[in-house]
Amino acid sequence: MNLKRYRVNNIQEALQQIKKDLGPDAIIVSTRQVKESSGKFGLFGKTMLEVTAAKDKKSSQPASKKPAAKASPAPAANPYGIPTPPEKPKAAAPLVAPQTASSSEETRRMLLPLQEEIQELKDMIKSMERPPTENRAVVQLQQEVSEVRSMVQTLAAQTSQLRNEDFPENLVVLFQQMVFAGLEEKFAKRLIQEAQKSIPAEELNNFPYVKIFIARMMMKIVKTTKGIEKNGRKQRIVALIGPTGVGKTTTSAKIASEQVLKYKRKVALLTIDTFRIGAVEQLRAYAKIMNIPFEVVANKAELNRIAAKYSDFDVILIDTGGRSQRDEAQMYELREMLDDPGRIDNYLVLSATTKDNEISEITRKFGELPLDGVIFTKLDESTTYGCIFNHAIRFKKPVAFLTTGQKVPEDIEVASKERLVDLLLNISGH
Ligand SMILES: Nc1nc2c(ncn2[C@@H]2O[C@H](COP(=O)(O)OP(=O)(O)OP(=O)(O)O)[C@@H](O)[C@H]2O)c(=O)[nH]1
Ligand SMILES: [Mg+2]
Repeated sequence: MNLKRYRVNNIQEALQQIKKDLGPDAIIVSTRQVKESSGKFGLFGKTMLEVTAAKDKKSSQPASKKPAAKASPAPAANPYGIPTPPEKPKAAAPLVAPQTASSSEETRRMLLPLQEEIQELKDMIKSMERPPTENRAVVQLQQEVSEVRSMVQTLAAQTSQLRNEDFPENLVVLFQQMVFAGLEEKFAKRLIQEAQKSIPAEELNNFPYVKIFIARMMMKIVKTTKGIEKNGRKQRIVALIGPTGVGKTTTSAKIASEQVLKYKRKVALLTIDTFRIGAVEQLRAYAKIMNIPFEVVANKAELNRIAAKYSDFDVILIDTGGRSQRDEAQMYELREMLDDPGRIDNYLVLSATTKDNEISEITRKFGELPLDGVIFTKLDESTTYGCIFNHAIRFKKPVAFLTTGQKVPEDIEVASKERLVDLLLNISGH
């Protein structure tokens, strides 16, 4: 596979060069604005467009032989606008039929900071003294390279399909970029269809305009809670629920700390993780450092009693033990305690490293409880963030927080629309 990076004045210039160097099957994996730091433009530098393109060597085979080259059904009129979630998965009309969702999601999950690294990895593999099969890391890298390659092939096929449908080149480029970042193909296609209808014809060739237009559309799709807002309420009771190991306890401690230090609120920390001593002690230790009350509750009656005890507190934060969404007994227990709409807000904690289809399964199952918000953790361990938008489109749940590392309390941010869109489209150019 070939990867090339171009610094150009505009997207047309990049497309010309890419076509010349890599051919028409190349796909754009990222675009970003960069400042030239030196030269005649002095301190301020000139803003250039940096475009990274990829081309798989095998992707020039005839379209009919490509696994992904099935024509999509004619796009139905979309009377609901872009934010419409797919109600029934079966009704989905993916552009690419044969690649299974899971392998495609796996591909995305495995993506390393692609733009520079793949070539280095390949060189490294070549220069290894031991045969690659003896070295797990190398085998893993080879797998990543091959997954990226199949992604590039798939995208190349989709791209020629879009070109056949006469989409303007700028929209094709942004489609590639969004799908490469993990946005489901059919959502990306709806977005560019909508953009094509709405963007004035004279602006369709203006890449920055088109990119910002798409970014604005994304900002309308994704909702946020702005962390924990009081919204005129005397007290907020927030429970963090979700599968095991996603970061609920760590995130509870981070949120508690932020509420105390930044908002000067009175916070009590609770856990209903009663079956693991270690987990309880972990949170007790955090509470001690923050000098806030900590309680363990085992059932609804205890929860009510403790809530009454802290009725004059601004925020009661409840950590829960991780549960498998497939364990009906555990889910029942959780519903018994936390299905209390209007009184308890449940924030579902999801890791950005989890496969997209698994995130959906988890959300459907935990959605047996009222879900008031979502927290995406481990952004630092993921290289693609399309799953956040797929989730927003499918479930329409607002994002409350993002976490970006293991450090307590600093590695957390209140989710903002600008930041989320930037994660997908790299508007700020960092
Ligand atoms: N890289 C990274 N690691 C994180 C993040 N948040 C949590 N972790 C780590 O993930 C691991 C699990 O975190 P916990 O907070 O114990 O997860 P949990 O959901 O409470 O786990 P259970 O209670 O066992 O279900 C720990 O090693 C955390 O340090 C994050 O944003 N980034
Ligand atoms: Mg925990």
